[in-house]
Amino acid sequence: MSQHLSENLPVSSMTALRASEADTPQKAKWWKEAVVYQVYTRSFSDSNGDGIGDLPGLIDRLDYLQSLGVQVIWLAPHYDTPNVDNGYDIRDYRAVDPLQGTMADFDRLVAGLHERGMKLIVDLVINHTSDQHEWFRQSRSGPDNPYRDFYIWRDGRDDGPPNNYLSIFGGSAWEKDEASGQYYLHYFAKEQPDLNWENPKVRQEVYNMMRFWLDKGVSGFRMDSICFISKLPGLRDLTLAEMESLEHVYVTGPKIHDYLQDMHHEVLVDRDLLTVGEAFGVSFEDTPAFVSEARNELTMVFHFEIVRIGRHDWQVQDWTIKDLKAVLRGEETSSGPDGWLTSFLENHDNPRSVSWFGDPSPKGHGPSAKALATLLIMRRGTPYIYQGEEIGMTNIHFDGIEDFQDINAKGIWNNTVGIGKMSAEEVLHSLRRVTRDNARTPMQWDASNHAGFTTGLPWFRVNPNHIDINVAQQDADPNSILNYYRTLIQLRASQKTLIYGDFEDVDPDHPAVIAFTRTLGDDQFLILINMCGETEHYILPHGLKIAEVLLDNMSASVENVLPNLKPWQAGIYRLAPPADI
Ligand code: ISL
Ligand code: CA
Repeated sequence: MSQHLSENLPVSSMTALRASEADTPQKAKWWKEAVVYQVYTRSFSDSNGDGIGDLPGLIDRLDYLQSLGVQVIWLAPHYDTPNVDNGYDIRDYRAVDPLQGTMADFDRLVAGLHERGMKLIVDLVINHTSDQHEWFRQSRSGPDNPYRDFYIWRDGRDDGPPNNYLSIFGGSAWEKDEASGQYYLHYFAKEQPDLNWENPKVRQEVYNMMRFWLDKGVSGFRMDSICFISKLPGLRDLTLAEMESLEHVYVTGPKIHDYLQDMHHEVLVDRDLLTVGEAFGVSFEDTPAFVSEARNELTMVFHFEIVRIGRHDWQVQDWTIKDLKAVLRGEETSSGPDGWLTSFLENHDNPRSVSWFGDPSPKGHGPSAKALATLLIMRRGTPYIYQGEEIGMTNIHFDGIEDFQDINAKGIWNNTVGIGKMSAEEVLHSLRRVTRDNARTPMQWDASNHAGFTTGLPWFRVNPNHIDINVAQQDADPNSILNYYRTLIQLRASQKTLIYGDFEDVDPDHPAVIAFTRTLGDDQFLILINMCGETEHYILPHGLKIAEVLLDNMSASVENVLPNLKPWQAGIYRLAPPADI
């Protein structure tokens, strides 16, 4: 990890970046000032007792989301789907999944958000469709069908697939179609065939579909797996090293920027949208090309270096706070001089942050969840809160493989334990910690049966700790994690410096404390986060001195924030001007 970073992070380039930003102040944009809340609809709120979250259930919770202070909702795929990958396999891009509701519900959702001064961005899954999509059904029907070329078909080689590409979910990335004898490419499950972006008709269909949702009032898109849409010419075999990190290869298609610029020109231009690309596999160095405002591609991207710290693919490994700080600094550079960043610690594909970076035990839970919230909201970049993160929802316990729902976890199991390559215990040890299922347990609204998520039987287990960790209880407690989030979000909204200010890690070498400043002109804040469960004797570097406490999760006063930082203590402080030091 550190080796990878040092390549991306020459000290000189950091200095250069800061200087150039000072020369060209960041342009104000609504999507830089907003805090986004990610809704994984299926697990959010069920209105009709079928055990599956839905759009009317979400509409019922809009007052709650407004009370949190978030301005934008990112909605998980709401499209018609056979649900092989919980909606990331789309059967019809212009219809709403009947399990989630109707088009009228979607329209009510947009209206309900707009009434509250809020906006909606939708998930855009255009690297692949479902194998049940009409285009694929046509495509599969034979080599002469006009839709054949909507997907990527190749002849096999030596009685096997066309090359050795692997699926991100495990196994070959090629599936043989018995009727024609040809294979189609799927970077994810075999029920998720990859679209052929070389085909201009595919691009036009996608653009028309995007305009359809924009006309319905959506304010942007979260673009799923977007950096995978350009395939490598010739589809050569992968080396063994490449097989270990597929995402780094699959993002190197030579036409990715052509496609994104074309999409921008055709659909996005002049609409002032939030466009966030999932950049799984894109290095920090290569990111400015995607997010530079001058280039007209995306407004920001998600990197996975932070949420994936402490794991190699799905296997857990040791990590340190210093590693984390190095990644934070590296990611900082990824905006380039005129791009923007995201900040997130959770999403629907990763474990709960309080279980991964914090301490989910009763003693550490509240303080560590607040410490992480401080990092999430106070970094430079648009913060994304994942549902339940604002109450410190935790991972859930898994006994055996039968407890998992995640198609990814099942794939990993089949490719390891299933073929006798690893022991069940060894694989479970990692899977329990990293499975995407951890993020997908139903939202914990209250202490009642099924956590107030549904009146029926929930599609997936409710975490038994909903008795102690839930919205109702935290809403009523002024010192709760939830209310700390509310304060953090208000604070960010009230201080331009906390939105547009430069970021500087002022203590890269400290092994436990994250200390960074946010600076805009003469205005400067210090953010301190004790990332461990021990009291840290801490002296600020460079003679810096705290002059005012804006927020502190231990309610410390100016006199007693330092020198002893309590376990998981965190806060935002104004620094004394240099003359007073
Ligand atoms: O979990 C991951 C990153 O932490 C990746 O393996 C993930 O699969 C990758 O980022 C792509 O994810 C997206 O596309 C998938 C879908 O299953 C995920 O839920 C989605 O976020 C296929 O559409
Ligand atoms: Ca339902």
